[in-house]
Amino acid sequence: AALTIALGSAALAGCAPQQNGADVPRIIPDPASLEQLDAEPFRLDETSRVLVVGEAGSAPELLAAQLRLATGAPVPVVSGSEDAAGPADILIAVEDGAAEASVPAAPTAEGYRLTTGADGARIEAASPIGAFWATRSLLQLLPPAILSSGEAPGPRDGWTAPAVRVDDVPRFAYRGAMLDVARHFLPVADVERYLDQLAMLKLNVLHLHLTDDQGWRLQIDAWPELTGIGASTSTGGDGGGFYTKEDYRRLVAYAAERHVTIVPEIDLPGHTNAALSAYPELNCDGVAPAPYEGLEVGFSSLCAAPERAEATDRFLAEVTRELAELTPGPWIHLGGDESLATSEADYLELVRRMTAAGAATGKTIIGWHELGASPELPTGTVGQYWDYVTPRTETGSAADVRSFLDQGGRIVFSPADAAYLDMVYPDAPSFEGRQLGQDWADGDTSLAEAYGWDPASIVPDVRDDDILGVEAPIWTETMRTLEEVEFMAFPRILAIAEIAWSPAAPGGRDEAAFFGAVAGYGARLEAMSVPYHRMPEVPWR
Ligand code: TNX
Repeated sequence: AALTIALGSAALAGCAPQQNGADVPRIIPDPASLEQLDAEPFRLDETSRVLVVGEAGSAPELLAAQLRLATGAPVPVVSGSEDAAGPADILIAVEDGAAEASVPAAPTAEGYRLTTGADGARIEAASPIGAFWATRSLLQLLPPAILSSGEAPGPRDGWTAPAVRVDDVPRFAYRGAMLDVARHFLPVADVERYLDQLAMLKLNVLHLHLTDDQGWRLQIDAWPELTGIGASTSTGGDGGGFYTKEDYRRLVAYAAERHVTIVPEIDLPGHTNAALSAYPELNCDGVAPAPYEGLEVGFSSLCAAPERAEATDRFLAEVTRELAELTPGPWIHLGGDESLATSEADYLELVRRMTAAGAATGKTIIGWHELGASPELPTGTVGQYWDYVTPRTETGSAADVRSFLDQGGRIVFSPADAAYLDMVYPDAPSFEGRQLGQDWADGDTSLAEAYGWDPASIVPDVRDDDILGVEAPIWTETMRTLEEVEFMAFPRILAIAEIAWSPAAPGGRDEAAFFGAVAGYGARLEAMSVPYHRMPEVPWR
């Protein structure tokens, strides 16, 4: 009976017990395949080294740095040969030394094999990207305290990882999170912390929502008042802020080290009050509106009229050119959502001009699904779907999705009633005395809702090949700090990361196993000092 109870509680806590008694933590996102080996665990100790064979990019040093921080062991990184690997070493072998890709690669290039046991830990990958994701899996197999940012007392039986073989590859190439730094600005160091969290979950895109009615957050040399007047405000009057080009380059580099691509968004032609308040010539009436600090959407618009065409087109060309120059990744996002103050004719006219300006930079355009109303999108424009898991007829979102596909593009799915991390929790918790979140997308969002959808089941006949990926946005009208953002994001972002990476589950996902894995991840979030909500449906330890 004692054994049965032990097995049962281990399963609930997101672990599977091994023959030798060790628990195998359930990695998030769930790998394509994980096999338990009948062997003693891998043991990290004072003598452990990271041995590198081939060109592995940042993975060895980032792994070793974390191991050193938590254990205090020296963990040198040395280039070596496979034969030199001892039982306490971690070998990282990158097969063909493929060049460091700066963009999300084909899923196969992101794959890896990770083997752990008493004769060492071994990572094999075809590219530095796969090697890096393998290190994130290895960290999740070690005790949670391995993630702490200071030296942690070693667990009673040492720094061990159970003996397993993981063969892994992502389902989708684009696995994103969006941070709205327009409604409330977050400094570079906060965004870097969020990037670390994304990388741990093998999310490889950070979409930065850089402009909105309440603020413009990126330096544009040709239009300096965008970050003068335009950056002085935020929602709720909590002060402004913006990234200099130097700040932004630092962010891009930090992300690239972790194989995360930044997708910058300039939201057009609506959501533009900050720009309109900075430059009277962008307004149809030539009068700059006051800065805006409220919560409404859909009241601002660029001007489609011919008498403003010179200023508007110069703005579109110069902003997209400077944005593209700062962007090593393949995409720039031009918004297109909720342009409720723009007539249909003006919307189509402005979308034509803004996407033409964007395409002239050589980048691929991404836009919210409303952009699909235009039949003249640059070939390959990507649509970001934000309607519900079941498309609402009145929004026309399913037809918009079709339009992107017909024009050679693919889709990123962010269904608002499942993937929006700013939707309130069902039990309406407060965080440090504040109620966070909104409820417009069909009310609150439970963990079961965040996990219980599939990107290939939203719009009929839209299959994996049509889908670039999945993204979890967080809108920050109600969040002023990174801690507030994290409290809303965790644990629901774990569900979106798993939908983006793990294989499709035609018979339905195993919700109980996932909830158990989330419970296990709680101790890891604590080790990293990340606030999260202990949702009551999760069997937290
Ligand atoms: C809708 S959905 C928005 C944002 C808001 C968000 C709040 C979409 C593309 N736009 O402007 O911040 O709801 O949840």
